[in-house]
Amino acid sequence: MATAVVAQYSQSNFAGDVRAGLLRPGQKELPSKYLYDEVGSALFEVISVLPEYGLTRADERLLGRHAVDIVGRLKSHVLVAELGSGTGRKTRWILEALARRQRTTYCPIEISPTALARCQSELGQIEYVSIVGFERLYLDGLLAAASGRRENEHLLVLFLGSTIGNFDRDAGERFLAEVRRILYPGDAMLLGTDLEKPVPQLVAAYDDSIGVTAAFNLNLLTRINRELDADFDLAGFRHEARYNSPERRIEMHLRSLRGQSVTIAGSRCTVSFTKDETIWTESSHKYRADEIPAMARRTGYRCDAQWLDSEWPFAENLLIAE
Ligand code: AVI
Repeated sequence: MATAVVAQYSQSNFAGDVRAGLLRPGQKELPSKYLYDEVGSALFEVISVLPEYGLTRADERLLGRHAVDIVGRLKSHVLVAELGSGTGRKTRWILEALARRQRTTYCPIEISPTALARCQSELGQIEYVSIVGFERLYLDGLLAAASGRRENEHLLVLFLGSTIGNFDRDAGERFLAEVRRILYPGDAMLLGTDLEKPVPQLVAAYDDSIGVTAAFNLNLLTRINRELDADFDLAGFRHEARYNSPERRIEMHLRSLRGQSVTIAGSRCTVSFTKDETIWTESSHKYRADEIPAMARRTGYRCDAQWLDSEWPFAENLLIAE
């Protein structure tokens, strides 16, 4: 019902991160968070409905089928905070189930102002739900949301869509532990994790037949051209999705199709590429269902319940802070 936006996300050091990632010795890299400018966020929305990319549908199916069960396992009086809410479409199920038993405050935490605005208009009409959005990085936003909790109110943190998979495994665990430090015992986290599946299916999910994921990846170069006054020639790079089996992850790369150099005025540098050299832009780690309870224990939670999708292997995991 009521909606508000709190604070402004401060622009991180895009120019510095681009310079560091492209001038580092060895594999060139760009942080995947920069894929999500306005165009990138819109392209990700399209990816989420592609036939090859079953991840978002599996997440939504599980939430739609099990929201009542999930909510039934929570303590009474819950404040909901969502890390990287996107447009919030799949969160509706949880909020509606909660609103049947209590007035609910929902705090979406999102660095994309466009996604945050859409989330507020998508979910702002649910009766007995108030929205307080935070245009901030995850942990800053969570701290701010948690500071608004009332006495006897428990936090439910939503970390859906397997965004955890975009962290390196160690960094993902460190992140869960950092979230745990903000929680009190008995608070909950609902964690979505994409599971391992046959490699051809995974590669197709990240290299779809109509090229939306390719556009999503290449858009990062247009963003650098536009925001950092660079001269990337998009025709000189090709999207590539590859499965790294030892690390159990899909990696997105941009492959240079020829020897070339690119000037990035805003980062005060010129970068040389050899033919076939790549820029690594994203990792998407895949999990086995039984490794989540162990990961939860290592980071200060117990896994209270797990729901699995049979069409597209994916797990929704309810972790309780110990
Ligand atoms: C947001 N994240 C979980 C997506 C994923 O599957 O790793 C991002 C994505 N990249 C390419 N397609 C989707």
